Amino acid sequence: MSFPLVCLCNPLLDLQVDVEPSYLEKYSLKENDAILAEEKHLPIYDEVINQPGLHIVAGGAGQNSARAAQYVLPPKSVVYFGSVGNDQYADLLIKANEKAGLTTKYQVQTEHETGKCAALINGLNRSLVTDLAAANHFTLSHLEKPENEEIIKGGKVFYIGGFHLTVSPEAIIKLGKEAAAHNDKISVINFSAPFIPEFFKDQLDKCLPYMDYVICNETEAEAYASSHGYAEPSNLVETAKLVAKTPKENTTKPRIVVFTHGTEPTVVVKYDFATEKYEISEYPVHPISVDKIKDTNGAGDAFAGGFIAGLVKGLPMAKAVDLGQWTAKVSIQEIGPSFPYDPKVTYESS
Ligand code: 26A
Repeated sequence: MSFPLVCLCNPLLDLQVDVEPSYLEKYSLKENDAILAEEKHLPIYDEVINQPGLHIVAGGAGQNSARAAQYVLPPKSVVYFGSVGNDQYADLLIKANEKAGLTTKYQVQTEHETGKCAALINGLNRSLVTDLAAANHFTLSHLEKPENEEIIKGGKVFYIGGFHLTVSPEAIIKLGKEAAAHNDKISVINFSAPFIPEFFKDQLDKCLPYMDYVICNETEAEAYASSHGYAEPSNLVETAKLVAKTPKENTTKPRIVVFTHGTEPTVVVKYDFATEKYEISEYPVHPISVDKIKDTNGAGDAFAGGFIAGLVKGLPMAKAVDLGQWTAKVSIQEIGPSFPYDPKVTYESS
């Protein structure tokens, strides 16, 4: 079995509800953030489960991107690794992935439940509070199973949700090494949330040399710049240039950094290690009227999914970014990190 796109991250079920600012204040949560749940956050799950208007949807950042990529690629293009429990939540995730045509190779934990994320929607923002549970128990040994080794050997593009840096950097490095060993393979990491470059800096720094592409948004870029002592953390292009130039295992391939910036243009910086030259480009986002947006949960994941689908297709940079923008636009018009299937929409016909 082989798949051109191989993804790794934490599979989660999203418990999505609309909340008032006072609810976020009660738990000292930011309007737009993603955090790991602490003891004090645990009552949130029981509260949202009992709230009218609850949507239970498949989530997990990398899994959302994997579904997004599969949405725009031919059938059987994408496989996803992560860890779940042996429970009803996992069944729901498997169903959602099957509907999307995404192949899952889960490591199943018998002693831990499937992870969950309270997705607290407030206007166009979302505050994500995650209890990783089974997802936290993913081990490198899962990727070392003969059938999964085969899948990795057959992969062309490897996509890693940076959230997985909290779980198994060894597994990330295994995929990164496969890409670094082949000039025709590509590895991509997403910083995922500000707390990753902030609190998992060492793990990130260890994995980055194996990564050809880095994707993140402006707040994650700023968190990276601050934790790495850059002089101007809010200067997006400068940060992109510095990230692009960080040490790299295989310098035959360039490092390409893709920074999304809300409704501002997406910044792409490519650094060629051989010529020591930069290429800097900016691409406008697809406009959409606010009344068409259902929520922004998974918007960044959808962008990443569309973009990596573009890499799988071998599209030029401008087209791959455009496919990412388009995929995000489709997803924010659905509830949660989802896509329309009845009927499906296509990039080509839009
Ligand atoms: C380790 N953490 C905190 C996480 C996540 C996460 N996915 C993996 N690991 N915290 C939130 N998410 C997912 O992000 C998506 C929106 O971008 C949520 O499940 C949500 O679907």
